[in-house]
Amino acid sequence: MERTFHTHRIRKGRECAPVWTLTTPDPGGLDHPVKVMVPGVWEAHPALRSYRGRGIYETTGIGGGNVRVSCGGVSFRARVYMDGEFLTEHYGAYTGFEAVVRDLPRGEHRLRVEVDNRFGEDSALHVPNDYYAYGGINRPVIVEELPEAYIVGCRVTPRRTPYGWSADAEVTVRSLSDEPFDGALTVSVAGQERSCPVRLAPGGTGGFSLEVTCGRVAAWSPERPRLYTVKTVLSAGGTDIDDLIDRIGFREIRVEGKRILLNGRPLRLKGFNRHEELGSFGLSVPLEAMMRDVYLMRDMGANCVRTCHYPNDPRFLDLCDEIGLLVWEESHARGFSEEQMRHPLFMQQLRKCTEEMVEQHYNHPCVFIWGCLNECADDTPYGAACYREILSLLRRSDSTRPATAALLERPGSLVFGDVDVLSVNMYPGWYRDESTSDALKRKKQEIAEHGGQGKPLIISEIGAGAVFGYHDPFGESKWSEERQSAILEEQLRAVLSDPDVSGVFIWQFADCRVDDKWALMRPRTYNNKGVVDEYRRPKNAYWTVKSLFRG
Ligand code: ADA
Repeated sequence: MERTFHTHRIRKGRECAPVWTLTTPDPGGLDHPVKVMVPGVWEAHPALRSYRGRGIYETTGIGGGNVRVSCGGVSFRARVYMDGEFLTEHYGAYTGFEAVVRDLPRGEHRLRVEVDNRFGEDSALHVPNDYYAYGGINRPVIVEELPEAYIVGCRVTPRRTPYGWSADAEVTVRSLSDEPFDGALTVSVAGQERSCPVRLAPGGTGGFSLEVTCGRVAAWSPERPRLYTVKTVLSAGGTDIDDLIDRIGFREIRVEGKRILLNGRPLRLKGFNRHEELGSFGLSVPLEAMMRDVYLMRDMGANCVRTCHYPNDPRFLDLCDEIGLLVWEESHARGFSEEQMRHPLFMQQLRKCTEEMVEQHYNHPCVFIWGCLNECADDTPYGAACYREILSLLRRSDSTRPATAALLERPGSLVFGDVDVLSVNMYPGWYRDESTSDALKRKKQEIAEHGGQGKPLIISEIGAGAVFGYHDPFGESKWSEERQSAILEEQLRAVLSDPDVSGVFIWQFADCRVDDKWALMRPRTYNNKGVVDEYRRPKNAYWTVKSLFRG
């Protein structure tokens, strides 16, 4: 399933059967095809653990008519073919894409997805980094049969009114017919519905706005994550021909002075940075494991998570909606220098990823802030201009959520005045021999002097490393669980007691694999700053965080 709930009652579709054939023709690959799981990364196959190259995925299925093929995520270049005919291509592992084939003859068809995870000149965002660029079809592939016109999407904005809540729905409908389409659209939320006529030119696409007055519905909050189903139905000639089901929560996020307000109440964020990764399964985290991650974070007292450094699987966001974990979701860009940001494709690829993220995840009530450009060149005029462009793209695409960027600890940022919420990454006691309160004091002063005064401040990364199972009872040796725990304790005590700080995201929830180029700075070729390891075995820090977050 591409979501954790059924998104259609009327539209017929299903996920492709999970076992596909994979051919790996490049050096380091296998000389014969193998059976692999979709979703999944090829690194899960023991012989392909470090394969970087092309992977040709193939499967067959029965269908016909107007067919929509939707891929939730392919890492990190994809070219999709049906019966040998090219359908579409996509760059970037962390957002979905689709193709529609018209009038496919009914019968058996062959779907082929050519995947490529080699670094190269055409890839500005996926580079050797402090996390691993996996290969494979990492999220579900769905094949659906579409009628003569179908619902492309329904974006819903909850709005507080003097009479309770309303849901503003913007629905996109597309015709696949050579005739004019004449029909009607109905959107229902919380027992209320609105309808409107739909007229489309042959092959045309139209946007329709409907305001559903919902009245005194229950609000969504981390403590009471109440969700409501939004049902959109398209009909023609008195028959329902297509539908789309999603969920929303009624809540409002606002920035007021130094506070971030959720339904009028200031947020006090306690959370984790989480890479979408689990041991040998890599980027393709099984659903049950996602749910366990949510509960592990909740067990430690967290109320939020940051999807560093890219958009996450919508099913993870579904679980956060459901369990009440607030999400900082960010588009894909980590640690780029000005030179890397000047790559001719950098802004184009980042813009696209950012637009896809907002479009695909807009309805999730758990997402309370959008992030971009983690630790890039915010201290040069060129870099700062890129920040400004992406921040304003975020605001244009979504005026209901604040936008931020996790900035490097170094002085000299030129974008304090441009973000809605200030976010700073810092590692006192780990990379720097300095107390956390001194680091905070220094940063707050710099922010106040350089255009950021009066805004909310989040510590978007703080933490220390430990290799699971390595103990130094004296607590002195770096990489020991004892030292990590002691550093985190000092950091968290300072941050949580600082009234100017709206929240903290620990770096990081779980250890994650890094690129081989980082090996000399990263024991085991892992970023070991997780409070649990890559298999979620808790380190000492788990209990330290739990007592401080819950205290
Ligand atoms: C940065 C970065 C993370 C990670 C971290 C670390 O702040 O944003 O991706 O690399 O440092 O472990 O040093």
